[in-house]
Amino acid sequence: MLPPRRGNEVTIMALIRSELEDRIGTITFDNDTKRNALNSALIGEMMRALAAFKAQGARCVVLRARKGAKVWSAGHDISELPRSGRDPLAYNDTLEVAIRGVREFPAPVIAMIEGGVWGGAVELAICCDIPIGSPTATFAITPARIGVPYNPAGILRIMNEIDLSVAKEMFFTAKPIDATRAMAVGILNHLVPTEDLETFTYDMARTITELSPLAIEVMKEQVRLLANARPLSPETFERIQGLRRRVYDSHDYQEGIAAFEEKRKPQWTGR
Ligand code: YXS
Repeated sequence: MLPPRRGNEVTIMALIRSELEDRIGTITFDNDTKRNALNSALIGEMMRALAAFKAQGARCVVLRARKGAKVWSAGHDISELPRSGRDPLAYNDTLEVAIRGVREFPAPVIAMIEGGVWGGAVELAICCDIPIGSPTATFAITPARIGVPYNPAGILRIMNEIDLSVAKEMFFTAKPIDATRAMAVGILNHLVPTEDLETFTYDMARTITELSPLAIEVMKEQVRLLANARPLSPETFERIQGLRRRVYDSHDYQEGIAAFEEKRKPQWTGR
């Protein structure tokens, strides 16, 4: 089956395109100039689209970039990272808002992935309920590239989704892994030839829309609540926050951002 016809509910925003057809919502990142970096403007549009889909009773959402994209998303917008003295991935950070938006949406969200997925966009993609990729999909977890202290919720979510030793390798090397390896380690549910990606994705979306929306909504929320159910003492949480503060208050944190913006290699000092 083909992807939904151009629906009568197409909304073109500045940085995304949203469309609802056959009870399937589609959000297309459309800011290739900045490689679909997850900035506050793009996430704001994405959250508005999700709210509209929820009000209109969408039974499945597809999150994608434009067909043939070389970069699905370059991750958090580095220019929006706080310079120093503030937690760069706090609860209300735009990346966190986007991830909660996907995890709390009352219907399955399928990530349809072509191209590179970088930094926090990897967490966004694997927090979608069903990640489906083409052979062009790659995944790189890059806090170490920028000098960012990834947040405990994000680390726990990634630990829940992929093998711990693989997660550590991705955090410690910041190197992209290809679609085949992403399939092997559990980042992707399906690896589909590029020419079949849309049809495969929307076939699955249609299957979901024909099942009980209430049963699916409640199962999705149960999985989210149970996956989060890991006791963490307040002392452990505070120790983690103290460790992270050491990083985002450091010279290296500022150096990582400056180096990216000046298009040069960072000079790490370990302080
Ligand atoms: O120089 P102009 O103005 O044309 O802008 C360039 C890039 O600066 C911009 N851009 C970004 N701007 C803000 N935040 C970003 N993450 C970002 N990525 C790219 O987009 C314009 C085109 O980029 P360019 O010329 O590099 O494109 P390319 O096709 O040669 O390379 C595409 C990428 C994605 C390989 C390259 O742009 C890249 O390496 N981007 C950074 C990927 C990354 O490290 N993302 C992590 C962001 S930080 C994050 O997600 C978390 C906080 S964490 O670090 O904890 O994971």
